[in-house]
Amino acid sequence: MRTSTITRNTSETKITLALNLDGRGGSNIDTGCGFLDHMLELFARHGRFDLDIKCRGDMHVDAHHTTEDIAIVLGRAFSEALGDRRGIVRYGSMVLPMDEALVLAAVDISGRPCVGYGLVIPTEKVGEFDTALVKEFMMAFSRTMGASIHLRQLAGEDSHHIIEAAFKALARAIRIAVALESGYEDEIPSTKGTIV
Ligand SMILES: [Mn+2]
Repeated sequence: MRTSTITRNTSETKITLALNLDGRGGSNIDTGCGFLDHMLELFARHGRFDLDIKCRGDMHVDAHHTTEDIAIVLGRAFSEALGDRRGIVRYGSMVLPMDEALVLAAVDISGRPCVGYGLVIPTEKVGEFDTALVKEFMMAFSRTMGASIHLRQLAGEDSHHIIEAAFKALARAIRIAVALESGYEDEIPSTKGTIV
């Protein structure tokens, strides 16, 4: 089973997260931040992951620690669930429309963190959520997952649509990358013979 359950407690956030890579897209998300709940729920749905997250963070400050720390734990959960990366496709990409927004996500589960961030979100806030936190999320997630994540905004005017397209595109790209490649289940997909 490609699953992981992680608990991480700091003075800023207390997080419990359970991930199943081979799920059905079901989720139970309670981060304390409504917009983040919305993004993580659709990330699970469109990635066909099962994802449960419970976070109690210092939302009286803002959503910064909650967003960053959830990304840290989510990336770690992917890394653990993937183990030595044996048999996976490794690469995935998706160009995903959401109304007028069009976002490309490309992922390489390389063992190395890297973010190419090309979203230009026109407003500072979506509801109470600070849109600069999308980049913070991607950087933390890339770091603990050990993956290159590239996002390019090909079109878009509405901040909510742009961010939602990015999370959906990322989910679909990761779904492709973590899939087991038929006929290569015993191979670590690197000429180095190791990824982790
Ligand atoms: Mn929405």
